[in-house]
Amino acid sequence: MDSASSETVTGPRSEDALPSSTNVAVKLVVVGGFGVGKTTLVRSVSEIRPLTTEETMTQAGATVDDNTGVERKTATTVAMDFGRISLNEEMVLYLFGTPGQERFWFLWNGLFDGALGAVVLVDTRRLEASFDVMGRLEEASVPFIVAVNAFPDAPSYAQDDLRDALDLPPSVPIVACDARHRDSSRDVLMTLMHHLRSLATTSEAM
Ligand SMILES: Nc1nc2c(ncn2[C@@H]2O[C@H](COP(=O)(O)OP(=O)(O)OP(=O)(O)O)[C@@H](O)[C@H]2O)c(=O)[nH]1
Ligand SMILES: [Mg+2]
Repeated sequence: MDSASSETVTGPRSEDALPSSTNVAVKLVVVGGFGVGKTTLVRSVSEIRPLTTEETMTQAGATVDDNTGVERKTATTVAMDFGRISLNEEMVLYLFGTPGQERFWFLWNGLFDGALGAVVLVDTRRLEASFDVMGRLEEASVPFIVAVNAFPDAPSYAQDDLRDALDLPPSVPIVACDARHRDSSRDVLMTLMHHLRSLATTSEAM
């Protein structure tokens, strides 16, 4: 083989290595309607360079996809986003972001397998885009929290009104976030982890 033209094969980057003390891995999914900020959240919070499968949106897609409210969006996830965050020395979270566009939803069932919980990202300009995803999580028995991603021109809701509009039981936490900011995205994941812990504690007590 011509060594000059062969590609250099490298192993994982050392900064991507997990500490040897890590002994719990948790799979979480980030779901929500088209353009609510799923890829942005996975990107902002991931400590490794996230895997994203974004493709440029073309004029051809305009007849297929409903981009009402996100007309300025130029790229969309076609398969999934993947990121990782260590919560402490023992626990690592693996994050899987789903595609938001309906025509890629056939991929979802596999993405939910083994997921301990989910973040449903919501844009209050398009609440109806979240109904279907919440139904799917309920069907798959994946517990979730709702994170309202703050877009500048989005209407703000009192928490009770939003709960009513989304038809959510009081047990499902609702938090506000800005998916572009690491700390805010991390807080969302911490809320989900606390929720999962309290569900586990409740079921142990029964
Ligand atoms: N103002 C504001 N803009 C945001 C926020 N989160 C995401 N955006 C912007 O919204 C657009 C859509 O974000 P994406 O992360 O691609 O959304 P997505 O849910 O992954 O989209 P699909 O994969 O196509 O469903 C991008 O241009 C982001 O920069 C936010 O919290 N605030
Ligand atoms: Mg995306």
